Amino acid sequence: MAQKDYKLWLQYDKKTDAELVSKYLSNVQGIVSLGNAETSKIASNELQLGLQNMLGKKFEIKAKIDLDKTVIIGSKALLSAEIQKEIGNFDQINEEGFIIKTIFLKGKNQIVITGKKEVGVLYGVYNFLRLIQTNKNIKNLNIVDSPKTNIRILNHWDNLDRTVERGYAGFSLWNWQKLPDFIDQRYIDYARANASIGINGTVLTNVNANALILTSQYLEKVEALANVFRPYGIKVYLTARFSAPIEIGGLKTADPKDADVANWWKNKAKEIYKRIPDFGGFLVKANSEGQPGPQNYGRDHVDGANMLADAVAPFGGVIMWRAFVYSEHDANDRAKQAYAEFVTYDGKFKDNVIVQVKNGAIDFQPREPFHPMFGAMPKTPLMMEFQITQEYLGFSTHLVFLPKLFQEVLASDTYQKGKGTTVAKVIDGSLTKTKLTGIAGVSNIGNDLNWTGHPFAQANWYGFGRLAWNPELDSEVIADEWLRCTFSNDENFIKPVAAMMIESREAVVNYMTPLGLHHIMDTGHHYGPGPWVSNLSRPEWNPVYYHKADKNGIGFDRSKTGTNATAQYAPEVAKIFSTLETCPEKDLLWFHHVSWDYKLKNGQTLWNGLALKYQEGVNQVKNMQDVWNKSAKYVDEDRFKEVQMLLEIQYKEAKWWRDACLLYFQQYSGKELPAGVEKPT
Ligand code: GCW
Repeated sequence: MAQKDYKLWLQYDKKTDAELVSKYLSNVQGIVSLGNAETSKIASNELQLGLQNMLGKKFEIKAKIDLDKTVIIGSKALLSAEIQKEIGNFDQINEEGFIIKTIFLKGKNQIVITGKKEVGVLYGVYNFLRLIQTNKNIKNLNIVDSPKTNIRILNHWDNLDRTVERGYAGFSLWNWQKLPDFIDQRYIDYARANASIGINGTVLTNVNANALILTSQYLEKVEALANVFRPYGIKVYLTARFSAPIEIGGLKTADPKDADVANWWKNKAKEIYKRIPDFGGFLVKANSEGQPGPQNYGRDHVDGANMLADAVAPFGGVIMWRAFVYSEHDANDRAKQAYAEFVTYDGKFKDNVIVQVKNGAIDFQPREPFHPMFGAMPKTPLMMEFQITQEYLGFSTHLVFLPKLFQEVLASDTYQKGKGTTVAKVIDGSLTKTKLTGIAGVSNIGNDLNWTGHPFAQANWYGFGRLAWNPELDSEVIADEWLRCTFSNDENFIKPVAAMMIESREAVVNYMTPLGLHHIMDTGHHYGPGPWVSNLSRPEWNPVYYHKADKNGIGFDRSKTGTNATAQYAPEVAKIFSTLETCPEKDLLWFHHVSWDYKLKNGQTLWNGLALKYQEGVNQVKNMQDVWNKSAKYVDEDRFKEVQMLLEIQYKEAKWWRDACLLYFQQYSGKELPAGVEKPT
């Protein structure tokens, strides 16, 4: 049933337009693969599969160039001097980049796909196939492309019992019980899908880590997965539980300054690299939400990260140290804590440490202003952590196109080195000139037949990969590509559905948390509204802490009159966020406590404006339904129906959000709902 779903964006549907097919065939008449490494084989088989399925013609994979119009694939070292000369300067690309070029050779037209390494060739092949998938011209090609970040990685919050923290697409893909000898085809398909969008790393385990993964029984299984992923250019990483030396090492302490502890980690690293020579390194959540860390021993994050960095450094490993920390002992403003704790460490981490920062200062909300740490640690590599799984955005039930959110964050101007210092520039290293750069996405993948629960959630995995490759890519381009590769190239389908995807992000903001509201989801699971919740033991877990609604108004005052969190931004940005007049209305209640009668830019009072936003969110979902209902003829029945049912739930729940929030906030505003807002039933 879910066959089409399973194939993700690699459908390679047969082209029905004969003219188009013959145009492609006039440029492609054969395949030549110069390499015979495993990665080369993957690349040539993919090329063969894609071309055959889309153009209806099977090409043999040859080792020698004897025909006209062949697609020649191979890394630089495999190319003849003559071809190399035609290709030009390989310095235009980095180690993972590729060049696709139409060349004229011995009287023949050929398309060459090359890179410095075989993995670059593989990326080039996927790019070339995407051109055909999306009906682009392949005549006179000259494409030069390289990833802008080094670490493009999925973070799986997968537990060893196969449950997935915040996972809404079934259980974990990793079948630990059957590994290492049983290799599920899914591991291969997973690697292939990731390679097709340039993802080159995967953290297999939850940041709320279990030390058992570091025991030899499990490392044997990890090794088996690493062997599957390697030819696809994907490195395996693990989460390191800071107290592992005690739990599985028999030591009395995990103090990073203790010589036995440091040695234990060094030996552990040695053991891992013996099995997995290209092991990526560790991702660590320490002293955050109850996880053990260096502070348990009176040490700090630098001590902890550097100790681990020393252990993996001899093998080229990295430590991704998370900055997601907040404490109940400082209830003043959770949004300020990571910055307050980490910025003083700037320049103190070892070279192979990269600090992983969530996109916003609270926690993966439908909208958050960018995290003030970006740009504020010029001597430290910072990597982005996005959440692809929709913990706060309707799980896998709601259609929300996240690349729009990701783009908004990446394009935000930190002003840390003057105008134009966008978050993307911090992430790609152009600001800090650090060698280590990266983007992580908390995975939304599970063992559901369609991988991600919602058919459209596949677009979020896809879009994450595309943005990790190029953080300046436009989300509209991503939506367009994904739809063409996944469903259809028909313009009558693409246009409205792409617009629906783009709109879906603002819709969820509107029906959940308009005008800068945040963290008002029901607690624990974070599904559905719960702005009234106030009885949790930690103040900053309660939604009332975030919206602060009272008779006077609503919102969190983070300006000078409040917690002064705005001061953590560069002065230019702080100035904008600090005053009611200059603060963008989309972030208004994030930074200000605003009176119910405050006049918004459109002349509405805050109360009316808020209510109208909730209604707008509902209307937007209705509109999404209308668009989808007109798409039946372009889509297979299974996926059409799945999305239709899910949109129906989303519509119902958008109304639930609107009614629950407005009825609750109305107790404080004491005002009637304005015209245009449907009354709760
Ligand atoms: O978003 C919160 C989640 C936790 C998660 C934590 C984190 C893995 O509610 O489930 O734990 O953040 O990012 O560490």
